[in-house]
Amino acid sequence: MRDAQPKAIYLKNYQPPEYLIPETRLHFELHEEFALVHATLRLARRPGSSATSLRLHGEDLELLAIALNGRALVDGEYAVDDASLTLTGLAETVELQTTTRIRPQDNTALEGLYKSRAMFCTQCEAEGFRKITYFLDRPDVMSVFSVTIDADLERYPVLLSNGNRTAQSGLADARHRVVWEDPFPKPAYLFALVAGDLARVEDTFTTMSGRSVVLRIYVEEKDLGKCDHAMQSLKHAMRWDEEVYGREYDLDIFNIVAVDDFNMGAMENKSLNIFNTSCILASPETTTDVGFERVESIVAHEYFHNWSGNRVTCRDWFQLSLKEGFTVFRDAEFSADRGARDLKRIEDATLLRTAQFAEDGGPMAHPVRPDSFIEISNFYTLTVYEKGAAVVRMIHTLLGPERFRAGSDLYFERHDGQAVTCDDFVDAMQDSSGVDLSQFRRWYSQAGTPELAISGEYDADARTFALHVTQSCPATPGQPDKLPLVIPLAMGLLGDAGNLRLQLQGEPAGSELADNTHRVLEVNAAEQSFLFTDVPEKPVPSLLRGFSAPVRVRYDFSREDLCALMMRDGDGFARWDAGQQLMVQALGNLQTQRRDGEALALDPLLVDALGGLLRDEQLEPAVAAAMLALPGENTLAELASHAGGADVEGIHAAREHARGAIAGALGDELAGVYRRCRVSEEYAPVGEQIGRRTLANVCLSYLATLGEAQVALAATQLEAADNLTDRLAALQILAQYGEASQRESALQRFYDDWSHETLVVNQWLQLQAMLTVGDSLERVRALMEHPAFTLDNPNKVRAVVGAFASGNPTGFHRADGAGYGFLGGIVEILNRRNPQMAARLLVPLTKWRNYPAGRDAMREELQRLAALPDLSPDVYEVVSKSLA
Ligand code: 0A1
Ligand code: ZN
Repeated sequence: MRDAQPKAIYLKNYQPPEYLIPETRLHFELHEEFALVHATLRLARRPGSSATSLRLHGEDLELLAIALNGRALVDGEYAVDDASLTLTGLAETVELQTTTRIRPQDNTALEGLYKSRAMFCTQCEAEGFRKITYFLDRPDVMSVFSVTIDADLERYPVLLSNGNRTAQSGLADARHRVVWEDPFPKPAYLFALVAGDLARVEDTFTTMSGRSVVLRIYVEEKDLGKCDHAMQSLKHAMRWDEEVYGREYDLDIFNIVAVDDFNMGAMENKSLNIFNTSCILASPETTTDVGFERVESIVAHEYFHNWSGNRVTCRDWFQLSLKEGFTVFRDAEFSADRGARDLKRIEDATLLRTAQFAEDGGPMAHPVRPDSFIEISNFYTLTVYEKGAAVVRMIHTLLGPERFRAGSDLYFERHDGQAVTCDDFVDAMQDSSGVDLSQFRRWYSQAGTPELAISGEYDADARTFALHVTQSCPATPGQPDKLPLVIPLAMGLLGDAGNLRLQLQGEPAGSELADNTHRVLEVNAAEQSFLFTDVPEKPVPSLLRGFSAPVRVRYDFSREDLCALMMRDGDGFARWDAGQQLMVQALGNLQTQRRDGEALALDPLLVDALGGLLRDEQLEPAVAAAMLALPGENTLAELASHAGGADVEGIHAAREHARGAIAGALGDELAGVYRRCRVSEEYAPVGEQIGRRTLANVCLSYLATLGEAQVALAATQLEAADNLTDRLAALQILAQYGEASQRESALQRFYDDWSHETLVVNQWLQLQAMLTVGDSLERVRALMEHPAFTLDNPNKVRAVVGAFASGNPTGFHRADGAGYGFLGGIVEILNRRNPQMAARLLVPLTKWRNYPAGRDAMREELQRLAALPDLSPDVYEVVSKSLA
């Protein structure tokens, strides 16, 4: 917003700070119109630096007073512009005092100190602290903070910041004061403050060394009943981090606060995590099974940051994946240990393949450790988080669990209290294990999704099976040429009677591997072959088991091969994956038939295979549900983008036809499983029940394609349900497949029943934004006029605008381009009000090259935005890069 053409900053230009800030004292005076921030910073020249001037970050601040070593400065002794405060003639150590006035009430960007409903809260990652006071707002400047907060006692009885509460007192004018001190040095992005009229639930946790920690979750009084699940999740996470990583919590108190207005999911501020209410509150009536799992994993994620992020933090924002990739890997393993590992891998692989691969193949592609950025907020991406986690997972696979743990121990020990780099992380893994990871590091610097083209060759006489592997990686912006990566390829060989024992040429014969039917091949060259000996029959290879690397695999499987893998492979993930590939082929054929004007005929082999799954009563319901679900429209679009562009209508029509054909052929089986799986016990968000509910609802959604009688099942379910999972599933089916009047009355009734629960209303909004019946865009426009909607709340914007643009492909990509204009219009409004949100919403438009039919209209909308005056750096970066 400052600059017409904001400038990129580059990793290669990193310089350490000239001054450090060993100590920071902040005094907040919170008022209804403004807040005053008195800051006292002890500045110390960094050893090795000879600088005498210093530029502190500061934005949207009104400087009221400034003093150095107790002497007030006068004009000319310092310089202020709209992004900084510059001091000159500085000694080696100085004390800087400033008083600034800020306006949290007007802060719609939700960065820095702002108001969410009646409370004050902060969001400082990545560069929000500079909107609170002048500071070196960069993660390699770590400071010990003490924070005094003054506020009206009645409006803001609860005053929180990081660390321990060390004092409290009453003040004149019905105000009060609380002092917080955090003994751990931290970067400013981990600072937090909350002031409000909050209720809390409290529990305790005894750490492995026997210390008792007080755990508190602060919410609005009305939400007190929805904190149990988060509290249990926190305790599980604390125990898991002790058991699996040897990491103990380090303060006597751990606070979580829930806020309604939040740009992201949650934030790991030291000992004062701030959560979006949607990621912390949970109850059977207001939260789906998926929601319960999400709360558990996000609570764990933020907690795990206490070590991977806070105790050891990032040197600069290019290293963001140091904390995020590692922490996502940690939370994914936690979830896998708590629930079903295969399912977690399926979810994560789907996310990566659908959304991260699209990012990596699009105009915003960047390495896990980006080389440059204009606005760091745009780099909280699937690449940094999810691909970053996949990279850490590959290190885990290559080293094995024991050596990985030794590596993480060394990393935490070596770097405790420091701000470090991704290379430091890999160094610790390498140094402790002795495994050379030099080539592996390319995963951090090279963007793009690698592809493995694999072929198999069986020699019946020699009883050998060779796998020939070629790796390549498409060019990405700024990186035309790619080097071979180290890719752990987990695999097995499937024979007629099950998985074969594996003997790799070069491996000691009769190898004592515990699981002799599973191997991890290390692919590290452009072309390579692996020879298996003593192979009694021509096998079908089971490849990329457990999604062992974030790559695409191409292998010329026959449909029969895929069926064999789907029904009989020993690896759950590989079974699911083979089923998905069979479905992708079948759906592709339907699209071709449709394009050629032929009658649509679904592959009977697929129908038979799904029938087999439905009849297999031994198969875990959750796994059956995952295997029965067709690949989503976005997944299919992503695959098609690789092969010439996505036909949105064709994909949708093919999927709908397949659903109907499967239901038509397997109606009895689907109805039987639906009846068998219905959960009659009292609702609990536990794996076994979740599995049955998911399977029942998948069956119901197939059945609903058959007509009125089956849609009536959904109506009955909606009436009878005691939980949101079953209610929303039924409502979605009624709304999508019922008659118009049935749809409207069911939606209205649901709203009447739940209008008092914001989080339920948000899910109701989202469901409607994704309906494909009627004029979706008109429906979305109407939703934006609904009293439950406001553009100022990110959850609502995501539920309506975000869900429409990324979860309703036929609506968004309608032929007249109106969907694009609609999204562009919202981005234009939010550009100034909430630049982070605006830039995130834009992402679906950046994929314009993948959509031949809408390509011109999408690009034109981006061009229109590009020409707007006063673009925020956030939006400018996304628009300009996607048009380049
Ligand atoms: N570090 C948080 C995510 C987060 C990032 C940026 C935010 O504001 C711009 C807020 C939260 C996490 O990984 O959970
Ligand atoms: Zn994180």
